[in-house]
Amino acid sequence: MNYKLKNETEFEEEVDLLEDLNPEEIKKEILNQYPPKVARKRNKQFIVNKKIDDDNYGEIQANVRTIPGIISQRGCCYAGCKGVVMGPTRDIVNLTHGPIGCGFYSWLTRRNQTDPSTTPDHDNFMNYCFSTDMQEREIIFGGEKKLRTAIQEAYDTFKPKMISVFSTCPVGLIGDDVHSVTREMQEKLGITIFGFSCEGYKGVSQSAGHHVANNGLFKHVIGLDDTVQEGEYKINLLGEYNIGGDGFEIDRILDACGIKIISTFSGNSSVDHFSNSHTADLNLVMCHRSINYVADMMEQKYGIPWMKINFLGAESTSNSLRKIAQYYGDQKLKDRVEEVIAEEMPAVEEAIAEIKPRLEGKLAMMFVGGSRAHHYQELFSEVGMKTIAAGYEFAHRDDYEGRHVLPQIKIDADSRNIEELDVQKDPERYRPRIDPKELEAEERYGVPLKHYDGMMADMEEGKTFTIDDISQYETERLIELYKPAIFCAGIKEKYMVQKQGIPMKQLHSYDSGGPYAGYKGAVNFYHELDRMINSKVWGHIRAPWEKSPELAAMYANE
Ligand code: CFM
Repeated sequence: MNYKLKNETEFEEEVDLLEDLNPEEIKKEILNQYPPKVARKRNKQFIVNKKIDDDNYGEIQANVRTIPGIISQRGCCYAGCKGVVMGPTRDIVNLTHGPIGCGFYSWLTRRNQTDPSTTPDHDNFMNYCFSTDMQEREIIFGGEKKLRTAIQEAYDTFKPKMISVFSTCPVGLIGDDVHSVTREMQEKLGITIFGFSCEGYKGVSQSAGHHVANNGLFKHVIGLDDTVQEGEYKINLLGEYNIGGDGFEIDRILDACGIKIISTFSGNSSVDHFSNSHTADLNLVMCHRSINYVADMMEQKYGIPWMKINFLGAESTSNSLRKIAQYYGDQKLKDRVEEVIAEEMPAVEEAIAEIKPRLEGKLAMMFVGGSRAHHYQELFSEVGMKTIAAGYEFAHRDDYEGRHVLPQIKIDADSRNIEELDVQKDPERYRPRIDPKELEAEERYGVPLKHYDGMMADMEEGKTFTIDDISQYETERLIELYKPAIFCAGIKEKYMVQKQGIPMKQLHSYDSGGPYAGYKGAVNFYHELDRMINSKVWGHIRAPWEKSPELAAMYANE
C-alpha cells in the first residue's frame, strides 16, 4: 500500500480522507516495518478501537518495558516521584540525592504554579534546585556523608517543616541507605524527613515513581494534623497539578459552588494541606493514573470514598460538578451548582459559536502521559474536532479499558519491584463518611464510586487508534498518512512534528499557555486551537524543492 502525502488543497478535505483510509491496513503497514518479534509486541500496544462485547473494548498491552532501540517518550521513576507528584508542593525541601543533572533537568520545567500567599508562612522552595551534586568520589566511597551534610545545610538555610530525599539511579547502584540517613537526621533536627527509593531505573516508566510517591505521602505526611476545619462539602482534589494555572481555575469554580478544598494533590499545595487531608469527606480523582493509590489507601484507612471527575472541557466540568452535588444529595448544593453553571456557560457558548465553524471536522492526535490523552478529547469535541489517534506513555490497562479489568492485570516483576503498602483501618480515625453499604456497593445516589471507564470507551469505533508508548517512527508515519490538523504531545516530539508541517501543542507544559481547565480554561483552549490550526504559516513549511523538485538553472558561462 502506498499512501501519498496530501497537498495543500487536500489538507482541507480531511473528512473525505478518513473514508479512504483503512485503519487495519495502516496498522499492518506500520508494523511491517519492524522486525517480526518487535512487530508482535507492538501489535498488542497498537489497537484499532473496537468493542468486543458490551463491557470490553479489547485488550491493550500497557505498563510493560519499552523495546530497546525504539524511540519512546517515556520518563523515569525519579521523574514520576520527584517531578510529578512531589514537585508541585512548595514548602517541602525536595532534595535530589544524585548527580546534578537529575536535579537540574527536573527543576521547574513542568510549569506547575503555586501561590504561597495562601499559607501563613509564605514559604516557597520551588524556585530552588536542591541536589547533593554527587561526584565520582561519592560513587566510589559512598554518598551518605554528603547527603547528611546537604540535609543539615538545607535545614540551616531554610528551616523548612519537612525535607524529602529522592534517590537517583547511582544511589541505588552503589547502595546508599537513604532511609537510615533521613531517620537519623529527623531525630537530630526534629522535623519530618524521609526518603523515596525512586531510582530512575525502577519500574518501566515514571508510573512507578507515582506509586512510590503515593506510598511516601501516605506513610509520612497524610494524617499528621487532625484539626477539623470549618466548611461544608469538604473534599480533596487528587491528581491535579496546577499546570499553567489549571488548579487556580478549578479552585475558583469549586469555591463559587461552596465546596471546600482541604488539599490538592499536589498542585498549589503545602505540607499543611496534605497533613490535614484525611479530615475531608470525599476524594475527587482527576488524574487517575498518578494518584489512584492515595485514593484507595485513604478509603481503606480513613473511610473516605472517592469518585472520578474531570475538569477538562466545559461540559465535563458541569458534569463533574453535578456528580459531586448528586453524591452529597443536598438540594442546596445542587441549586448552587446549577447557578454556577448558568453563570459560566454563556461565555463558553459564545466562544464555541465563534470558533467551531472554523474547526469543525478537523482531526487531532494526542499522545500524553497517562490522563490528558483522554481528558483533552472532550475539549476537542466541544469545537467539533475528532480525535483520530490517542495514547498514553505509561498508563496501565485500567486507564485504557476501565477499572473493571483490574483483577485481570498480571503483576509482573517490574511492578512487584514497587512496594504495596498493607493498609488497615485506623483504629481511632476510621470513620465511614457514608453508609458502609454504599461504600461496599461502590455507589451512592446513583453515583458510581471507585469507578473509571478509561479512554477507549470514549473513542469512535473502527476508525480510531489507541496506541500505548508510541514510538517516533509510528508518530511520523501516522502524521504522514492522516495529516491531522493538530498534534498534541510534549517537547520531545514538538519540533519533529512541526517539521512535518503540522501545528503542535504541548499538552504537558502547555507551551506558554493555560489555564485550560474549567470554563475559562476551555475558552482559552478553543482560542488557542483556532490560533494554531488556522494560522497560514503551516502551508509554507515545505522547502521550494519539495513542492517542485525541478529547479531551473544555467551554467554561469552561458
Ligand atoms: Fe497525570 Fe499529569 Fe498525566 Fe501524569 Fe505527566 Fe503531566 Fe502528563 Mo506530563 S500527572 S498522567 S506524569 S495528568 S507530567 S500533569 S502532562 S505526562 S498526561
